[in-house]
Amino acid sequence: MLNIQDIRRQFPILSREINGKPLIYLDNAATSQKPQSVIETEGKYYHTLNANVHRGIHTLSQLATEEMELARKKVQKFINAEHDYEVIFTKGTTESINLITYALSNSGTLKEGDEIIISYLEHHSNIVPWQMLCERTGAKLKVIPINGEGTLDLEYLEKSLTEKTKIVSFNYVSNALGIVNPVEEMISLIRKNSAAWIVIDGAQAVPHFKVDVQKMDCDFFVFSGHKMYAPTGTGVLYGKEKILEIMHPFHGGGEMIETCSFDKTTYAGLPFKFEAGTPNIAGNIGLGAAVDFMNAIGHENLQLHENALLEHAQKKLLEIGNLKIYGECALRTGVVSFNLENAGISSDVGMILDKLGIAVRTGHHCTQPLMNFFGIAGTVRASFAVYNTLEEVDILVEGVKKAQRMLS
Ligand code: C6P
Repeated sequence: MLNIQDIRRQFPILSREINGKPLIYLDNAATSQKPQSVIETEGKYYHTLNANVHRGIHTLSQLATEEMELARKKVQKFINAEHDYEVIFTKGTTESINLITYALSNSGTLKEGDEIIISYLEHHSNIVPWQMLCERTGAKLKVIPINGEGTLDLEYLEKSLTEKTKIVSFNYVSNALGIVNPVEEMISLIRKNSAAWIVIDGAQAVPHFKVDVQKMDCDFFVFSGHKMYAPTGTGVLYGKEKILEIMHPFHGGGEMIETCSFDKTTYAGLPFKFEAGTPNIAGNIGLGAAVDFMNAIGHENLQLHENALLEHAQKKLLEIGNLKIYGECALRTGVVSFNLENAGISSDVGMILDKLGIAVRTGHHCTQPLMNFFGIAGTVRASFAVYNTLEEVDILVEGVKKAQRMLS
């Protein structure tokens, strides 16, 4: 059993007040709070280690390099990648997906008429870069529809897969609804029916449950550090070695070359080919500390606690009445997304909750196509992390009742 109060004490920000009330932070899908260990690890780097990596013969540079490469190994184990050089540090999920799309067009991998499949559940980060890639190459975008509950139409996916399908990219967990997609089933369907490369957006998965990229058998897996207790400006692109090897770089510059001359430049090996310029050294080392933090808690403990929060929130919110939860009956994690019927718009509810010290996200959650599917402008989204409590959920529910009284 987790001692949630012990965990809460590790997060300095949780003791602050907002609008004269104790902070209740339920916007973890946007970014999680950071534990003392992560904050101190970043600080320690600046206090004792600050130097550029992979460049210096001097001691500090070597120590900084060792720490950052240790963090890479921690991430490798965290997602069970086969090799540490399959882990590329980026500044987040958005950059990871853009890296893939630009590397693909730089490599000439896609041509006119090729097809890319995404889904209705995607965050804009997993839509717009693919649209831009289609514009650059003449490839065509297909979108897996959803049913009324928000789950994906796998029959459509199966029928859409052809020899023209070059990429299928979808999220593991929807940020707007918290729906967990049947990733392993989808991957085996894709493998049976096409030779497409499979990209998984794991931004909302890694904060909540154990991910194993080898077992999953995806080609790419991307996520952000800042949603899993790590510093902002950190993220990861995992790719299978054999695919990363044939892909051209995204950014050109220092660190990503083997030799450079005006006639010809050759590229460095993995992962450096994709890490041009000085990386976010402190942040990446902090990401390693966040992995340690999550390992110390244990994925099973974390999942049990967060599922209890979600179940409690769903039950109590539905008891209010005249409230719709999106994706209510689907398998979900970490998120409850709802609207009050006939009681203002989501941002009205969010503002009332803020006055009570409760932070939730409102609006379209960067998933406008999904909101359009439901015919709404947005939802109120409460999203959980390991430090949230059942008492906080009860206060949220009282706040929503208050909003309903004020806005009806
Ligand atoms: N979703 C949310 O409030 P970045 O911004 O690059 O770290 O992550 C983008 C992203 C991509 N995919 C999914 C599934 C996501 O949830 C996010 C970020 C936040 O839902 C901020 S919009």
